[in-house]
Amino acid sequence: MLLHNRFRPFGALLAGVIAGLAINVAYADGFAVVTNNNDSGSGSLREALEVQQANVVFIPRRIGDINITDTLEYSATSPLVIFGTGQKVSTLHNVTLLAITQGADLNVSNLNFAGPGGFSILNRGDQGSIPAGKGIFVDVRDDQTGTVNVVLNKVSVFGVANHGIHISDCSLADDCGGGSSGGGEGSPASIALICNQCRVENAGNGKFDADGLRIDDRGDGDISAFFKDSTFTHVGADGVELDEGNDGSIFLKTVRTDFSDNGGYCDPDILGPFVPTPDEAEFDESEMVTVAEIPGPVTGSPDDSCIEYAVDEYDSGFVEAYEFAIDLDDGIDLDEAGEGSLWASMINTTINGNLDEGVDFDEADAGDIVASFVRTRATGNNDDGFKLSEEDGGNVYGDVRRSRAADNGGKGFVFEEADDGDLTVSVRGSSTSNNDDSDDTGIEAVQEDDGAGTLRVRSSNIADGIDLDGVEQI
Ligand SMILES: [Ca+2]
Ligand SMILES: [Ca+2]
Ligand SMILES: [Ca+2]
Ligand SMILES: [Ca+2]
Repeated sequence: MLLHNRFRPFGALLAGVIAGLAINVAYADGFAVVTNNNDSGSGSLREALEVQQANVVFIPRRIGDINITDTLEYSATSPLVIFGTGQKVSTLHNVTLLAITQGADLNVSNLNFAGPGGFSILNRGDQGSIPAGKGIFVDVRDDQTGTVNVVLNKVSVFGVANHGIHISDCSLADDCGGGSSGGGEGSPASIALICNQCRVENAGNGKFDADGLRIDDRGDGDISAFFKDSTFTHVGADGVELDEGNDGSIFLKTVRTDFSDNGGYCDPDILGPFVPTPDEAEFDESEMVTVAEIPGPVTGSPDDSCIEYAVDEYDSGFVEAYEFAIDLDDGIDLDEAGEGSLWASMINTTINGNLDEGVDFDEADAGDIVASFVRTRATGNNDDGFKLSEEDGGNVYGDVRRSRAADNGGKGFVFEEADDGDLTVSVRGSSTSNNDDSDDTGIEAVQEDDGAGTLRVRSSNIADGIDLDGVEQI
């Protein structure tokens, strides 16, 4: 009941987003019909967006696929609605297909976007004179307020080197970074996305850390994202990554959506030979090992960004340990930092075969993780199936119903709560098996520092066992 009540604000928030969009459409003041599939000139999609700056653009069914040589740019600030009828907007060039450069609300339906494809760590898209191309890019203004609304209905993105879909409220643009290490500043605006029947496939394979869909929010404001009947597959980095820094929360809901086979840009088969042997080592202080005596950061590989390198030193300055690791990515990755919480509800969702974790939620600073998984399964991911990690003030509330985690290289479900705050997890009608080495690897629940931890498991088959630390099973 506690969890049920906590989810109520989320429904109200989504209703507000939808109501706001309806108002925006009603106030549109320019209408254009695309009359040919030329790249530019009278009657083209480009003229409607760039010259006429129409608010509502209709592409009739008789118009064929549209090949472009450069980005379609919409630089007005008033909301843009594009009604396609199944066309493909494609390019043979490594450019962004559609850019909303001044933070306008965007509503696109029945339209597909295709880059040149063929990207990999051996055929990178970030080596040219212009940045690697994205599918759809919405750049929020530095002084923007209110909510930036993006609605995508029956929209697909294929074959771009960089993010498939990117909504950026971050002054550092593509260098914004992720998670607690993310930098940059942002506007007071919030970002709200609705993705219905979206399909993002084979995006982000031409650049390090390029996701199927990425939202960066800095400054005040929330990220709200709703995915329904959508798929994010074969993406170079995360299928979906939501990065919220500073004040504000993340609200995620997924229904009948698939996040699978993502995260393989940093191909271990290709990079492995560049990693020194041994790839990790520990030393006693009395060995007096200096940094000059151990392997340094990797250079000369197809993309050195892929190879993480860490050195720990004793107070004396001698090396305690070093480690190299190849950076692989997740099915869906949420990072919330600064004030605010991470709310997530995943229903009938699949997260399979990703190269790192399946679901990876990290919450730092003040605020909670409140997560519900219903009829959702994570199988065959290289690391944990579901990993939720909360630190600083705040609690973890987990609700797992009729869900499954199996055959993952890491644990099945991991709930970690550190610093002030409690951990409260309920698992019902769910199962885990064959995760990691099957030695208490089905569910791991950890409550550290001040607070209490409780795990309730009912009508479930946790075949590979439960590992508790600071948590009581009730
Ligand atoms: Ca913001
Ligand atoms: Ca925040
Ligand atoms: Ca917290
Ligand atoms: Ca605690």
